[in-house]
Amino acid sequence: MGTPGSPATLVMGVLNVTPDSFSDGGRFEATDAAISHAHRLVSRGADIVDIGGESTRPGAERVDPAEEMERVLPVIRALAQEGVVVSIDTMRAATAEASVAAGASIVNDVSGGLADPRMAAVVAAADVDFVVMHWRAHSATMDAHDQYVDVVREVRDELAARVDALTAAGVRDERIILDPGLGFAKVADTNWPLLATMAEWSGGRRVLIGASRKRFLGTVIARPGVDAGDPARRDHATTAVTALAAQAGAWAVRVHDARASSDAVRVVSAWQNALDTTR
Ligand code: PMM
Repeated sequence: MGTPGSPATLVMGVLNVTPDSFSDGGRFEATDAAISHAHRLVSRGADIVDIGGESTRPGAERVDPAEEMERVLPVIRALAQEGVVVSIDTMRAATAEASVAAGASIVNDVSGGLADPRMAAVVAAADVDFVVMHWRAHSATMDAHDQYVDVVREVRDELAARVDALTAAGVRDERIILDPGLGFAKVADTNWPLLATMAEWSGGRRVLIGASRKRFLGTVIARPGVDAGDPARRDHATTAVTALAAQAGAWAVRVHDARASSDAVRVVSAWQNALDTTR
């Protein structure tokens, strides 16, 4: 994307299997509802389904590891068997390991391997794609770490340190996908410079952008008559970010509304193809 002949940006649909998302019935109902939602995401254009069993919202407490696995593993197993490309959103090596065994082909760790010292070894042994997000602290305390002198330089350097540590632990460099961690230890204004400078901090690696419904989008769209505090009201702004991220060459976007982002990616591809053929 962004350069002639390169593939289109992928759409990663968000599937949070957490009590606040699918809580009404018991475990079985929650699993069923999660699988149905995954089907909806795929039918609406998601190329990958990102499954998480632990909320990472600001202020969120950790979930018990056994509980996290019970939430995600049956969903991963069912979807992988159907041929859906599954990513596991976890900070725990044991959950990542069990998820890959259940059929996940991507590990998405919002801590970039920092939260669990065993994560690098698990990813290296499994030889799967690894999303390394910029992260400074767990959700309960991350707001205390949101100060930067030069956000682009600091995020670039902190991600580079992760890449060094991970490759030293045996993770192949080409398996690493970088993510700026929008909204994680970042006040609203500091997210935009990271979006605008993808090429500067990615060092040519694949990039995943997770802007979907986040508060910094609410800040931008806020005006009289707009309920910018409602996460779903931020979907149009999310779609705009998808288009711009695709234009800038992002490998994938992580979104709740798969249809809108899938459309946006196609618009960018058509635009890009026209540029390539008329030049
Ligand atoms: N954001 C959330 C969860 N997981 N993973 C990656 N790689 N990047 C993100 O930006 C990201 C993530 C939090 O968003 P949600 O609560 O809406 O899922």
